[in-house]
Amino acid sequence: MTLIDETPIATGSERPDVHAWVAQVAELTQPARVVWCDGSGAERHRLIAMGVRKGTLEPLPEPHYGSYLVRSAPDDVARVEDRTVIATTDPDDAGPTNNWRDPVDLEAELVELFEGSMRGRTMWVVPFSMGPVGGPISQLGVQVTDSLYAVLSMGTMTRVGAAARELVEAGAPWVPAVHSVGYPLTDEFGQQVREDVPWPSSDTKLIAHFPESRQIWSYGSGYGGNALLGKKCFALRIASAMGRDQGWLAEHMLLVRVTTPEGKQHHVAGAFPSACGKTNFAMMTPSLPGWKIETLGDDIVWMRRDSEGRLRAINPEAGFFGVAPGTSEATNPAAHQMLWGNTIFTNCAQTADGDVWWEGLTPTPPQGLTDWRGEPWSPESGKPAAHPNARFTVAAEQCPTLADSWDDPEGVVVDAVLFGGRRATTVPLVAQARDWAHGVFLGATMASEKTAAAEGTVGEVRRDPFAMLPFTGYNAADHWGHWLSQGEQLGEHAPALFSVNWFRKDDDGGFLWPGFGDNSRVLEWVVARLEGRVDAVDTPAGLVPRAEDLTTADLGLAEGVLEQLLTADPAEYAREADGVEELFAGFGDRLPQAMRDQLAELRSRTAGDGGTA
Ligand code: GTP
Ligand code: SPV
Ligand code: MN
Repeated sequence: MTLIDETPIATGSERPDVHAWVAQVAELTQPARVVWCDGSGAERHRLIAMGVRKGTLEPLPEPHYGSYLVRSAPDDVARVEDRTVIATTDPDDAGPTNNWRDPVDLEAELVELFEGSMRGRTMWVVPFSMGPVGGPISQLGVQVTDSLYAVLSMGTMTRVGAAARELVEAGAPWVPAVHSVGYPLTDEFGQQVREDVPWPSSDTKLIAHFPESRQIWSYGSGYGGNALLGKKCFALRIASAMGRDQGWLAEHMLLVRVTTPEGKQHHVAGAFPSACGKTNFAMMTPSLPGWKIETLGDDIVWMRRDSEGRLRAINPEAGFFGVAPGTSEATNPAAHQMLWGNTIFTNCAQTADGDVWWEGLTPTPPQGLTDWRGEPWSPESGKPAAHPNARFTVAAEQCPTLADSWDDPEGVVVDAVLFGGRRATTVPLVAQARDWAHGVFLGATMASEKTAAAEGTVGEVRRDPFAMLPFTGYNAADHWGHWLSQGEQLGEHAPALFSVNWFRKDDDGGFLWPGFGDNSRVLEWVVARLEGRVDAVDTPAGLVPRAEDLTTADLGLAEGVLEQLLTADPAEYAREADGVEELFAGFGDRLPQAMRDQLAELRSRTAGDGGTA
């Protein structure tokens, strides 16, 4: 199916003039008006006033200056992974872990969905940059959307405005991203058919990606990664495919600068699945005296080799879309401070005096709470007051631990990468990869218990390669191959690779490791390895610390807990190897030989004892 000027708008690879494209999308979606966004403070004030008038935004009382609570529709609370699709000409280019669609069929389906989908609504045009505008690792995009919440959020999460628009108008490459909540207000004759609601959305949802023509079409949801198209859709799914073609990496990672008590600095990236601790790690207040952590990014990292052959990373985002539940003065003082004002809170509970609350904010809930759906709540309600995927949206600039170089367009040199899932058993607190290929294997085979960040069964363990299962815009086995080849090109400049697990549990279901600021104790060991100061124990999981090399004396861990945290049990790893074999089987001959060799190596190690490296 084709549109007005006979150019297929989703599958065509020619990047059209931005004004022609906006006209084409408007022709299809038929909004009442088209408004170009300039990213200014005045525009933000106007949007907020409009949101308050419509009941989308509820102003919070002091002390939350300029902050608002938003309640989504009850069925629009997280990413919809089974409605998220990747269209490639050859199904093998999407691979077995993605929902593949034929590009031509998908375009036809989208044209049907989007036809008239913005009737009676405003279509905002949001030109944005991922990364500092014009930077060597940065990329441009234009999102059109009929969601006020999406416009406001894009203004915080990306660099919106005239600078990005000028580059796009001047012909720089850019990614078109179309978003509609699927809630038209008028019919084709302009007759009003319904009133607008505070959170417009549709029962039909479809989050569609065309990695070959670098386009995004998202329908029916206003929430998070479904709707802020610069984030998961562009900066991970489309960007990962760009990176494969152009020799760089787009990854679901946090990025920090670690300064040791001796004043040495290292940059560490970490791939943890959704709701597995990236934001908390990125803003950590170390419990070890003399250590400093500065925040560069909490969710996405783009990495590229520089002219000296080192791996440089930027955070392409400009804000944080963080999980609210569990965030408190005690667990994450930096995040807690950062939320002083200018924050949009989504699906949090509300106190009797109108402020926000979520599980974990205070040890016990205050009296008279209203839950995230707007219903009265008491502890007897038997369900959480805040939605488990309740979020805050706030500008990076408000983070008290933000590193001065966070928006350096050249990025920072990465010294170490951590891969960490949520595993109650099996995986030790930390293990260093024996070499690059083993590190890629650790990343490829990581698994995690499912969280509330996506629809589905919370708690179920699933393989989540590189924490990218729902975010790799191409065949995951090719992603591992891409990492292997990056490692070859980086050679001696390659960062050291580690696996971590903060979530191991005891028999009563309690966490064995205190986590949060105490994760600095793991960083201390990581840095000691980078600086070549400690030996490690060779196990099926990789190179694990000797108990005496972790600073834990003042933690008051019960007898045997540290040993349990550092155990990589061969029998458990034999079962792990079975899970990996099952994962690998799905990829057929796309699986890199090095990954087969690593699995064989794991098999041989689960039969014997460890040694010392
Ligand atoms: P996304 O934004 O979905 O990508 O999540 P994230 O990876 O940034 O996770 P976040 O830091 O927001 O943490 C998610 C949940 O895990 C929160 O409820 C935290 O309180 C909890 N959490 C984070 N770090 C730790 C830790 O070290 N130990 C334990 N036990 N829980 C943690
Ligand atoms: C995640 O799920 O990893 C998030 C939230 O960061 S969302 O933006 O909705 O994808
Ligand atoms: Mn995330």
